[in-house]
Amino acid sequence: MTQTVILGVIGSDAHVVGITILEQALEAAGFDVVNLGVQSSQEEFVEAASANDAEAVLVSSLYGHAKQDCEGFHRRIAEADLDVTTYIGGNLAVGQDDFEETRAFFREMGFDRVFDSETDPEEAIDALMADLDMRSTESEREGHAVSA
Ligand code: B12
Repeated sequence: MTQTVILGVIGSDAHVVGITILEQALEAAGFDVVNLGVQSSQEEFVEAASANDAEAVLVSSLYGHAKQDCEGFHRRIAEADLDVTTYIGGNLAVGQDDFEETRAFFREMGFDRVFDSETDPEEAIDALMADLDMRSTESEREGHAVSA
């Protein structure tokens, strides 16, 4: 079954090149991609995930305001009762401080994986395939448990 991924640049950020490359790489890997484009609000991500029954939401941010733009994002996802894998990537902080601190911050916020701006799209796609496979195996197991 084709898996649907929501992709977009959050907040007032207008950097479009990264998500265009990601969109092409995800499509080449067989995903259905809904690309919200730049300057997308939290609501737009959540509505698109819900409307398209998406498996994953990929947030991009380049201009250094990701922390502010993502505040409350996972609360909205939970309120919409969405079961999605969430990734964020790009230039997530102002300047290039210790990325491990940045990663820890966004993991704490609720993102399943956090990628820096050096990330090769193939690396993120491999991770996504592994995470979504694991999810479907888990839900199959849950399904068996219910029917048993
Ligand atoms: C081109 C560019 C612009 C263009 C954008 C044109 C456009 N429509 O896209 C313009 C001139 C408009 C611009 C404006 C600004 N920019 Co600018 N811009 C750049 C620049 C030079 C290249 C970005 C780019 O296209 N890279 C190429 C793509 C392929 O790489 P990428 O975007 O990094 O994406 C890859 C990865 O990051 C990763 N990735 C990205 N998102 C995600 C998400 C997930 C889930 C995953 C897995 C991976 C992933 O995968 C992508 C593909 O390989 C960068 C510097 C740089 N070298 O990165 C600065 C840069 C991003 N800009 C910067 C800034 C500050 C701005 C402005 C705020 C400047 C200003 N004061 O006005 C404004 C913001 C405007 C706005 N509203 O967004 C800073 C951000 C600083 C920070 N985060 O600390 C940078 C890093 C420059 C710098 N060194 O200071 N910018």
